[in-house]
Amino acid sequence: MKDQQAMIPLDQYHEYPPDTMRQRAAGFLADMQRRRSVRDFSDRPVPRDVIENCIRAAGTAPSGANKQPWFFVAVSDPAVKRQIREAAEAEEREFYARRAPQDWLDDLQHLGTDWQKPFLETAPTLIVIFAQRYGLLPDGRKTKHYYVPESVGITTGMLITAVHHAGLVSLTHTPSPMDFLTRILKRPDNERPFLILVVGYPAEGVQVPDIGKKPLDEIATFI
Ligand code: IYR
Repeated sequence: MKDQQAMIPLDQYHEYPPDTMRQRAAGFLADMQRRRSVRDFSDRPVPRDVIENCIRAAGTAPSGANKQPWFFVAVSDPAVKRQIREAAEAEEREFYARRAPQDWLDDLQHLGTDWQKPFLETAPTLIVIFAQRYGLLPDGRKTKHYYVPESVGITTGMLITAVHHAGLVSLTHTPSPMDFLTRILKRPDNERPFLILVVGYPAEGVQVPDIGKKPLDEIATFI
């Protein structure tokens, strides 16, 4: 059995007076309400250090037994983006033409999506998030990971929030199946692709679907 970890004081915690807390919560809400998924990206490059800090912020996420079962591949190389686009579009062609049941296609109608994914090449950065089904020690031994989908979902949400907070836009993209990402990005066998986060500036004059979010009483109850 392992010894318990040494404990340190929580000196980075900061309590705000209730009114400050209200202001911060309301201000954060207003900022989050401005986040939209965008499908048309400008090709303007984004600073690498901004992407690095967004990934660092995502890496602060809680995870099962603090195993941090995630890995991020930030792709800006045009040749690699092209490979990803070509492979993703091959899957999406099948999806839209054959694989998707009609009710799924009906549910996507209002988003106006189709098999074409030009943003995978236009956007300056694709952050591909991998879930580590198990860990690998430097000597090659396997270690167990816990609550992997939950942990990777949380880090992804924090990455989306960090990207928005930095002043960039993103699109969650999940071609299915996406094992081609393992091959193209040469990831090890303990990792499975989880999601592509397309990141950049919005294209000029971009339009987004006229859709909204559910009100509080439809997403929460207080007991
Ligand atoms: N992966 C496809 C289809 C798609 C599925 C869902 I659920 C969406 O919210 C959006 C798209 C695509 O990217 O077009």
